[in-house]
Amino acid sequence: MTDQTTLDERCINTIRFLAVDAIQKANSGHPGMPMGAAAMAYVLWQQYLKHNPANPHWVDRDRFILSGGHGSMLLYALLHLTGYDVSLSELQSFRQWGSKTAGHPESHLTPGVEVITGPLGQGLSNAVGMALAEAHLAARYNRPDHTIVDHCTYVIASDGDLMEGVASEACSLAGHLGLGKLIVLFDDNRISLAGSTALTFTEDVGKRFEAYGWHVQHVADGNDLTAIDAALHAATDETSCPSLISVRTIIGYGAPHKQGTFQTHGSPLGPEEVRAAKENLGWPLEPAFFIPDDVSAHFRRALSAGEAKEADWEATFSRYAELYSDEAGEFIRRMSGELHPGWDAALPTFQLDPKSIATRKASESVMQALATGVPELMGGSADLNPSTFSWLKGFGDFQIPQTAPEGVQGAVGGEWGYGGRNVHFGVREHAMGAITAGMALHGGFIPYTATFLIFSDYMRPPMRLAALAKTRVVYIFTHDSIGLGEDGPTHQPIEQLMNLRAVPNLTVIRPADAAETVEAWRMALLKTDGPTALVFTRQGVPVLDRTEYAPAENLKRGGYILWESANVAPEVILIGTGSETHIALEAGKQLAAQGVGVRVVALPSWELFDQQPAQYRETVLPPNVTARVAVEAGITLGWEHYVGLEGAIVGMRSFGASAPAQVLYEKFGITFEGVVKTAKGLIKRK
Ligand SMILES: Cc1ncc(C[n+]2csc(CCOP(=O)(O)OP(=O)(O)O)c2C)c(N)n1
Repeated sequence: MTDQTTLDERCINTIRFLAVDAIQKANSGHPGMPMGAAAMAYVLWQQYLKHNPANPHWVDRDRFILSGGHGSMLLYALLHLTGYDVSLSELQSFRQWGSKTAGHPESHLTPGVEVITGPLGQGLSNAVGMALAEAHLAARYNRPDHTIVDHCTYVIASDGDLMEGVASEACSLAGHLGLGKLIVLFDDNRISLAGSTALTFTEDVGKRFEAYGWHVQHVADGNDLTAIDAALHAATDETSCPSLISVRTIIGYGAPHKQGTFQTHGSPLGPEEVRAAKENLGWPLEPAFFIPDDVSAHFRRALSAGEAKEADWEATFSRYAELYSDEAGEFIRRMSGELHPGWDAALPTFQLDPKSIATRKASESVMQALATGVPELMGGSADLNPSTFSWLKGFGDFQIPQTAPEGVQGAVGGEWGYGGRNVHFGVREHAMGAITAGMALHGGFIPYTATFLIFSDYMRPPMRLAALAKTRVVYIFTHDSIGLGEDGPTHQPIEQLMNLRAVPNLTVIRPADAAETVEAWRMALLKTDGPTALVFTRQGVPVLDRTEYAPAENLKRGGYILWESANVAPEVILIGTGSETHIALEAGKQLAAQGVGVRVVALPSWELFDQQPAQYRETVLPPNVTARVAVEAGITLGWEHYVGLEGAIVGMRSFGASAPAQVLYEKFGITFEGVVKTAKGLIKRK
């Protein structure tokens, strides 16, 4: 054994036993994967990963994602060893309150963690978004003689990651898009949580990825550093398509009685097996968390190497900025997450219009108006552009650079290549959610998605993670109620609005009309610390006469007094959202004509309203007015939050049905007559 081999082995064993010791101390965690995958992670981090641990935000760093987030100690060990701001005492506080070493990696918590992982399949799918982001920025900003965007996205993925449907969706799209700087190491240990993959997962993964259009390699022994190096080398050389390197490993490698079994997957080894493993691999039994000096020095070279690489990049960027100052300025601004001053100058205003306008159509106009001033706005739909109206017309299709194949339909005009800003996600809602989160976390983008509100169920996991990670993504959901009509109950969202409102830090906005749609978009772009769901109608809704009603800018407060009867204190408050706002308004007018004191409140966003000071909320909804009727064409559950136990809710209590929208509203009793009757009933009861 050469000295270098010995040092490599000691480095790899350091990773293994930092994980083992931290998990043992916490008495909780997953040692198997860090022990089995330590060697491939070491080669990747030591020889390939371009990063500067002193500046985890350097924009041209390679991205590394540990998709099987349960193996978090593998990542935390690497972060500590290479000099990120993750101290040894953080490793010793693994999984404890207030530590940076949460059970599963959290990007908003720990320097060097790029995305949240743990829910399997998500990290790999986020990585597709990161690779897509890199390809777009490279196309947009690099110049033939000056390359300022040039980095890879590396992933370590587990069996569970590759079993999950979301990863299939995302990897299929990555293959179609030829994302050549995406490199995935598959930790092929053939063990998952509950047993051998022989029970569940026997397909030929390599062939599957070849069929997606990936470059596939196999490494027979996960401890063979030379073979791993050679495969990574070939993968980085192959830039026309993404790469999968399937590395055969042994879960829990080194633990003599437990390696290769699912018992090492998710439980501490136990003191006896820890001791046996250390003896087996020639590791000192004491102290725990042992890091040999030469190992520490070897890993810490990442600091000086990273500093030099970043300095090189800074020099390149300075030369670029001299020649291309506008592009350089825009690039820096985008990466900082700041909007361009005056970004909203082109936003349309919708005057009183005798015609109804569907809010999805109003949104289309808003998006076209934003497209030029907000170049970071990039996204698309899950094969629903002609229904969601979510294209950026003339801003190109994100595709492998080439001439659009003859006869290809669905293109939006403009460039066909990586500079295009319209991403065609295909019928892949789940991956769309995860890919856009990856784009946002890469930096430089305000990504958006679009589909029908009913299919928000298909993208709930990545939306939840985006909210947790404080990531700015805009989710467009159209066809937001039974108002979509004839497609019937399979397509009519009932419980979805409340489902979305239940997610912490996800702002849900359901605008009443075209004017509120403009304001909804404004709020979505201004929110920098989390996602926003914009919920739009399929059917036309009246554009409210804002000379008679309160201005739509009030949407920024989530809820506001839209109108009230003159000179009479309100006896009853009617609350509406989205397409039911004008129903509440019509009911209010009827009641007022009958001498009832009535107030109509537009409540397009619960989250924004609940963030207002109590004084404002009580001005809109005075506590003494307990006769309150909420009207929303969704499930009634939850509206008690605003109407209290003495109020009433006009909404849905069942699935919808297949019929024209008008018929459905009548049959389900969501009409102004219904609201008037309900309101009178409440007043009478008093
Ligand atoms: C979406 C999702 N489902 C279930 C789990 C629970 N879980 C954690 S790890 C795991 C499977 C582990 O198998 P593998 O991915 O091969 O990891 P390894 O055993 O190699 O550590 C499961 C089912 C999860 N984290 N995410």
